[in-house]
Amino acid sequence: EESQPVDSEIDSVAGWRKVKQFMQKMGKKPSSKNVNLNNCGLTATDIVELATMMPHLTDLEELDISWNDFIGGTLKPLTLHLQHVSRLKVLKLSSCRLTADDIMALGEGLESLPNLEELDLSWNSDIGGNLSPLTLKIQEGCPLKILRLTDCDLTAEDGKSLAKTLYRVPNLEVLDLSINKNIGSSLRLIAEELRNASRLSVLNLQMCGLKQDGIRALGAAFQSVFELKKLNLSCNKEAGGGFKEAAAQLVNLKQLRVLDLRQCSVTDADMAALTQVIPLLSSLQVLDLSSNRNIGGSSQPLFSRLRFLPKLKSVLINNCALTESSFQALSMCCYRYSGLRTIGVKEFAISGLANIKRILNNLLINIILYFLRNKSTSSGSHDIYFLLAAMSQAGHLSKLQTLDLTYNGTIGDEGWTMFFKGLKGLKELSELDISLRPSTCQDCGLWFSDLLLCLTQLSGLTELGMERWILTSSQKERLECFNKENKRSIQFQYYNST
Ligand SMILES: *[C@@H]1O[C@H](CO)[C@@H](O)[C@H](O)[C@H]1NC(C)=O
Ligand SMILES: *[C@@H]1O[C@H](CO)[C@@H](O)[C@H](O)[C@H]1NC(C)=O
Ligand SMILES: *[C@@H]1O[C@H](CO)[C@@H](O)[C@H](O)[C@H]1NC(C)=O
Ligand SMILES: CC(=O)N[C@H]1CO[C@H](CO)[C@@H](O)[C@@H]1O
Repeated sequence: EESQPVDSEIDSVAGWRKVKQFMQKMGKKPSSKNVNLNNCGLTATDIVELATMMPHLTDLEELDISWNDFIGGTLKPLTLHLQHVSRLKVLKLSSCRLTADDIMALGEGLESLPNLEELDLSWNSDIGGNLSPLTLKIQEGCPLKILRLTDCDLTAEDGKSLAKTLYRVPNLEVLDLSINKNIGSSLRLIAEELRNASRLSVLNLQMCGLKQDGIRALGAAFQSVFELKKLNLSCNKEAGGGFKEAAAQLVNLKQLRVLDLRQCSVTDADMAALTQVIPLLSSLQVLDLSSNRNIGGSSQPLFSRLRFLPKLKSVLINNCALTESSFQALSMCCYRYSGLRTIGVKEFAISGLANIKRILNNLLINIILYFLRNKSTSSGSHDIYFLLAAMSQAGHLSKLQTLDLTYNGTIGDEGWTMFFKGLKGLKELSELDISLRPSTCQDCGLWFSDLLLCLTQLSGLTELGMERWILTSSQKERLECFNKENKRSIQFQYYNST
C-alpha cells in the first residue's frame, strides 16, 4: 500500500513552485537559502507576493532586495512575515527609498530574526532622523556582525540612539557609517561605546563630520578594539589637530592593515605624533595620507621610517605638497623596499617632477603613471623625458607590468629612440601602449627598428598598442612576421588604413 503525502508536503511543493515562478519572473535563480532580488524593479505588489512566500522559505539565510526604488513605504507586509524565516542571517535593503514607516516596521520585524548577522540599510536618506525605532528594538546579545548605514542622512540624534545600542551588539565586526555628515557631534558617544565592541574589525567613518573631540574619543576606544583591521577616517576636514593626542593609542592596533586619513587636514603636530606610531603598526598594508596639504614639510621623518613596515604595499600621498626632502625620503624608501606595490603621488608642480624622476629611478614596482599629467602647461613633453631618463637606467623597473604612454606624440624621433633603447630592463612588462591621441596620425620615424629590437628583449610582452601610428607596408610586414620569426605571440594593435 502506497503512503499518501501529508498535506504539509503537498503544501510545501506548491509553495516552492510559487517561489520558483516568482524568481524566474524576476530573471533570478531560485534558491531556498538565498533570495537575491537586487535591482529587479520590484513594486509594492511584488513585496506583497514575496511576503506570502515567506512560509515556504524557512531555510532562507540571505535576502537581498537592494536597489529597488519603488518599494519605499511598502515594506510592512514583508516584515510581518519575517517570523517564518528566523534562520535569516543577511538582510540587504540598501537604496530602496525606505521611509520612516518602513524603518519602524523593520524594527518590529527584527524581533523575529534572532540569527541576523548582517544588515545593510545604506543609501536610504529618509532613515535620517528616524533610526531610533529600529535601534530600540535591537535586543541584548544581538548576533549582528555587520551594520552598514552609508549615506543615510543620519542626524546626531540617530548617532546617539545607535551609540546607546552598541553594547547590545557584542559581536559587531563591521560598522560602516560613512557619508553621514551630520552625525559628527554624536561620534564622541559612539566612540565611547565602541570600547565594548572588542571584535570590531572594520570601522568606516568617512565623511562623518568628525572633529577633534571625536578623534580623541576614538583614541580612547583604540585601547580595546584590538582586532581592528581597517580604519577609514577619510574626508573629515575638521579632524585635523585631533591626532596629536589620539595617535599614541593607535599603537594598540597591532592588526591594522588599512589606515585611511585622506583629506583630514592633518597638521604638523598630528604628523609628528603619527610618525611615532605608524612605523609600529606592523600589519599595515595600505596607508592613505592624500590631500593633506599641510604635511608636505613634515612627512619626511615618516617616509624614512616606512621601511619598518614589512607588509606595506601601498602608500598614497597625492596632493600633499611634498617637499624635496620628503621626496628624497620616499624614493629611498622605494629603493630599499621591495614589498611596496603602489605609490600614488599626484603632484603637479614642476619642482615635483625632478623628484619623481628620482622615485622612478628607485622604483622596484608597478607604478602609477598618473602623476605625469599636467594639462595646463606644455610640461608634458618634459615629463616624458624625465621618465625616459629614468627608464634608460632601467633595471630598477624590472617589476613594471603595464606601461601606458598613450598621447605622447610630441616626444619626437630622438625621444622614442632613447625610450626603446632604455626599455630593456623591463623584464616583466606585459602591456605597452604608445597609441596617439585620437584624431591625430603620424608616421613612425626611424625609431621603428629600435622598437623591433626592443621587442625581442621584452620577453614578457603580450600586447603592444600603436593606434594611429601610420605604418608603411614594409613596416607592417615586419610586425606581422615578428611573432613567427621570434616564436612570440604579441598582439599588435595599429592603424590599419590601407
Ligand atoms: C563595557 O566594558 C567595560 C570595561 O571595558 C565594562 O566595565 C562594562 O561593563 C562593559 N559594558 C557592557 C554593557 O558590557
Ligand atoms: C574609505 O571609505 C570610502 C567610502 O566607503 C571608500 O570609498 C574608500 O575606498 C575607503 N578607503 C579605503 C582605503 O579603503
Ligand atoms: C602645472 O604646472 C605649473 C608649473 O609649471 C603650475 O603652475 C600649475 O599649477 C600646474 N597645473 C596644475 C593643474 O597643477
Ligand atoms: C606630452 C604628452 O603627451 N605626455 C603624456 C605621456 O604619457 C603620459 C601617460 O599616459 C601622459 O600622462 C602624458 O600626458
